[in-house]
Amino acid sequence: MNRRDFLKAVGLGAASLALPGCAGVSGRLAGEGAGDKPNIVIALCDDLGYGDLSCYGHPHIETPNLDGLAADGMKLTDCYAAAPVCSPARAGILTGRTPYRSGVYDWIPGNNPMHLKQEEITVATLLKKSGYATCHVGKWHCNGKFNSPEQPQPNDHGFEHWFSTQNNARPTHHNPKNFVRNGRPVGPLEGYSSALIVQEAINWLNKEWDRSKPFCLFVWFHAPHEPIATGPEFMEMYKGRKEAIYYGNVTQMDYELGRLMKTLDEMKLRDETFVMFTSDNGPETLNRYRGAHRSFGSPGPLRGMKLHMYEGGIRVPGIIRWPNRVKAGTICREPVNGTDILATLCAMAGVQVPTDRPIDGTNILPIFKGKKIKRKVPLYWRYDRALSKPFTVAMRQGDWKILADNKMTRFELYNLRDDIAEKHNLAGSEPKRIAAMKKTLAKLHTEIDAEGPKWK
Ligand SMILES: [Ca+2]
Repeated sequence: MNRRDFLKAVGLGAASLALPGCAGVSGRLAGEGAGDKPNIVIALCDDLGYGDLSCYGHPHIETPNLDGLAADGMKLTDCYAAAPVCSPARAGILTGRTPYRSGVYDWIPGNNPMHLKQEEITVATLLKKSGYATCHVGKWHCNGKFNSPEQPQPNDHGFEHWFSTQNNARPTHHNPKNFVRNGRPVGPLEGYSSALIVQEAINWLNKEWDRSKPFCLFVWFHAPHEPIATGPEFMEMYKGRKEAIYYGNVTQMDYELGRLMKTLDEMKLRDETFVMFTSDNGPETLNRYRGAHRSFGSPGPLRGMKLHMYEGGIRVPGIIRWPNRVKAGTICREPVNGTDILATLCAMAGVQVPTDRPIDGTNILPIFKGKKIKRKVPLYWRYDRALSKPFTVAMRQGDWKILADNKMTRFELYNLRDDIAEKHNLAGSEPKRIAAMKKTLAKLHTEIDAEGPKWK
């Protein structure tokens, strides 16, 4: 697929470029009245690239359920993860804070001291306090000492019911043995992790959810992260292609998400449920993993992949369905970050965001009325081990993105609206703009750097 076809596929074609903000939005804004708390599903993929879904232009991967979700709701063309790597991106979703503030700097190996500290306030904790039933299924990856009293677990961060793993499902994503349900190891399981976590979510909704409460359900898939394991029926769809295991894995995740959406329909919950689907970072950089060739994720037209500060590392699919609030088929070009989820869910639930600490994310409800998001804090990313070195820091304001090194001595500047592939560095030709952005970035960078805790 060429760039033009891709942009058309993701809704960035010439016709939509002429439209301000978000095209085709409804006039009603929910979450402003008491007793109007929607149910919430936040589905997160692991290492799913910007170009990996059919509705984002992938030429081969079939994702009919996500295509349908986008057709029934809103597709974000400029959706970001809070970091180009797993754990920080997840910490960003849970806290609404750029992950460097909470000290979740990198992906967390098992037994590592790094973790999302108890004093961090998560969106699950806030929603639970406001009367939500809360559930997490799938990959957690916000601590090193999983299911240990030494560090907070999903229940300590607001999830009443959890069926989770520290990082990947092990030994593989087929027949895993490392799931823990509410503090108790589950032991050997049969099946693929996407199916297992969705089934747990369905069981929770059917059997355990107290229907007098709204629910908040986080479905954090392991797919399509390594070690990729795909059911034969999904492999068969791509028979003859070397990428069959990866393409099939994305389709399998899509199928399972579809099963969850069907359950919402059967329970007559579709209209009162806000669903958001996104990814924790860009596609795997290495397609060699322990001698195998299993990762074939696509950043679409973007530069870089996972672990990069260029768009391929951080820009991800973002799909929202919220019937009667978000008009079907809406395409939105407003930049949205994973750190916006906390403020957005709080606004929907009528909950105050924490005021005793910096919250970087912003409530995105205005985009459902076709308005722009007014940010107090610009979109900011930092990853010290970025493969795009020397560029380990990035900031976006409007259409403009600045990249920098940690010492704020080297810079690149791109206009993402004109140059989605970040091919044309305009640092030398936009002196006024880059001077202003450098100043804003340096101030923000220093402030965030000072807040980040040190680990032993
Ligand atoms: Ca990841």
